[in-house]
Amino acid sequence: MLEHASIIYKIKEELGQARRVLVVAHQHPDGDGLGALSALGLYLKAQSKEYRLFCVDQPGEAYNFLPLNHEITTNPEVFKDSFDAIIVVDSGDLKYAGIEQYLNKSNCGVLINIDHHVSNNQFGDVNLVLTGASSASEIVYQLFRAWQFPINKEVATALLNGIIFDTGVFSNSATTLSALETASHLLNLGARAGEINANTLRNKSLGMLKLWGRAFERLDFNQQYNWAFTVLTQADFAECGVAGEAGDGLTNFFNELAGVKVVLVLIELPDCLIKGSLRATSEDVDLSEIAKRWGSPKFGGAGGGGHKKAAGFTIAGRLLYNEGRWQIINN
Ligand SMILES: [Mn+2]
Repeated sequence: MLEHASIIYKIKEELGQARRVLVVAHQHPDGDGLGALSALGLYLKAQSKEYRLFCVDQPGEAYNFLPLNHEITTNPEVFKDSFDAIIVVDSGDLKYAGIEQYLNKSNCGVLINIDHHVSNNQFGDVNLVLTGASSASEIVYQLFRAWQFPINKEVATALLNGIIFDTGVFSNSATTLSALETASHLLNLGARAGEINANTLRNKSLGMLKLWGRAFERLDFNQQYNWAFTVLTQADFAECGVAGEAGDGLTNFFNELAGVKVVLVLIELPDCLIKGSLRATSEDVDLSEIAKRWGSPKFGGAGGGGHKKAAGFTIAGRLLYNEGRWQIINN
């Protein structure tokens, strides 16, 4: 614990000395990455720092309500500026963060890695990787408490958003006592849970549910491995008239399937890539290892990792239905 305490102090010291700070959330940003980024932005603003917020992909509209979300830039030109510190949140590595190619020694200052993924490769100059934390947002909460930074309603809402997202609304294995206690304190501080739920949960469009319908229809079961799986293609997204993020949340929903060890959802991305999402309820699998292996170049992969019970990977290829079954075609 002492070690964590000194890292927490070190981060405060680095940010205290910095004049210009960049905060980065990972590609295809989710509720946790964006919540943590938003809260850190509010902290830097309160310290009168010059700060920029970056994500290589545009956040989904559902997150427009998060404080400072409108300030996030997707333009890598921001890396032409120099920063005294760069904070990367919720990212196991710099590739997943989407900024590997933009960093160089002259522009990035001290690199601060705040994350909770077991697959984190400690890429920072300062690494605060707490794999027992429900979310990166919970870690940011711990920072603010240790730094005695007053958590107002805005900060509390951003942080609670991250915890609600990563715990699957307090239902998955990340729902620890600490996650619940943190959430309870954030509610006490005025976090707007109703606003979070209205924007990020009760926000599904007709097209999105039609898309999910296709995934339900194709749900299949491998008896040998006790795995359930389904697929969505680019054509599905086009025909339902929805963007890529409409598939978000689907894998978590399938994790409610009883009597199945692992759920796999394969979703075609543009540019001949396939994203795989894995979920497990049983204790005797380590999906982060599986995702790392399938996402490795040896298997034609383009990255993978995550947690023991929730992980993901990217591979090259397309999905094709042929002779009664779905196949991954590489060409
Ligand atoms: Mn997270």
